[in-house]
Amino acid sequence: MNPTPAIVPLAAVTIDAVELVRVDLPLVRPFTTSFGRQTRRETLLVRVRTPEADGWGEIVTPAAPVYSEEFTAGAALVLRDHLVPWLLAPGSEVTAEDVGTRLARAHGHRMAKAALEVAVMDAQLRTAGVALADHLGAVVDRVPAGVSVGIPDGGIPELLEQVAGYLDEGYLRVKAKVQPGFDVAPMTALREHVGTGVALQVDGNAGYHPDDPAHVRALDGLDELGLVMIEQPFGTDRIRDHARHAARWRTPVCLDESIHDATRARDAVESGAAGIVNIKLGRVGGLLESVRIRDTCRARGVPVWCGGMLETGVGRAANVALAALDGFRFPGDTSASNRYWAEDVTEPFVLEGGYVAVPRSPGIGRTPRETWVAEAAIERIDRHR
Ligand code: OSB
Ligand code: MG
Repeated sequence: MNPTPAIVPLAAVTIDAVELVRVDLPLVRPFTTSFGRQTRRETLLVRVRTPEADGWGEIVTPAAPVYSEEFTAGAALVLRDHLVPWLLAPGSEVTAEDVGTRLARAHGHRMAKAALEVAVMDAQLRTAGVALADHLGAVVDRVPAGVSVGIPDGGIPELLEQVAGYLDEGYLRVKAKVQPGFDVAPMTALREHVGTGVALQVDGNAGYHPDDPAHVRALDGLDELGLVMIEQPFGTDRIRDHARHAARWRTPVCLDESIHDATRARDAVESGAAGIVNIKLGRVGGLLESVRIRDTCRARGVPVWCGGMLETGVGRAANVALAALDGFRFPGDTSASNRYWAEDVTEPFVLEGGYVAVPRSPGIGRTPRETWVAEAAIERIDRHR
């Protein structure tokens, strides 16, 4: 394994304007988790305009504040009225590192901040002619792809059918969403259907209550199924509850919603709440914090992997570069574009033998098609206003 090179500083860019580009895309199939059923993605891309190059980032918020406090309309508002003016005010020459420092006085809003950071880094990288993966120190050219399977409208038969289809396509592991009332029976059926050779894991999306004996019994039942991990069974702030139950289970607990930053990752790992950490660059405020979480976990022998938020090609490009770093150990939620969209907004990501290729062209390596951008509603925040 190559040692990870330090991130080499890139030249600052001068931002002329920041644009918010509206995304409203139907999913190829509904996606249901313990926090609700989604049939489309309603989100925003951020375009940072500089004289040399435009940079792109994706705001990974859902339309409603159901995964965390963040939601798309709130992100648009905080960017327009607060974050973008703060980024542009003290002088328009910025680096990706400056995004974090200039926006630090805003509490939360990590998904909004992350999109700006990625867009600025993308503009810097395109100007320098360097690929994001190379800049971050990627150690592989392709990343193993998992697939995240929602709770199907059609119950167990549809679950088995969907999973069989994804395995035929070549996905290397299956993450099934569970919730109280849809857990031990469907996962037992799924395990019997796919056999013990398939890497299977579950994600509770914070839907279980540690003080409800029926919920704990169900999780104890899942612990018998030889799963690779159980992701975020309890609420976001329930670090101690995760630690208490993780100590009893043989299946590692992976935290997603709970991990906001590297400090929280350290506390979760050191308390035994997380044996594995899911890194989503939106949830943690950007790529730079994602790398710090990787560092924190790697130093403590804890593997990480790259989660997803049903991204378009823009967000997926950054995810796939991140997933190519040392320390990322499991197939991620880095599925191919066609698992989500009939037509992606960028050149699609495709599955090749269970892997997705890491983009190697300058910047994030994907750009939304001009024909698509022209039709998408745009709000522009100029430097001089
Ligand atoms: O918990 O990992 C999650 C999607 C939206 C919100 C939360 C989650 C998810 C997924 C989808 O599981 C992963 C993907 O992008 O394929
Ligand atoms: Mg999750």
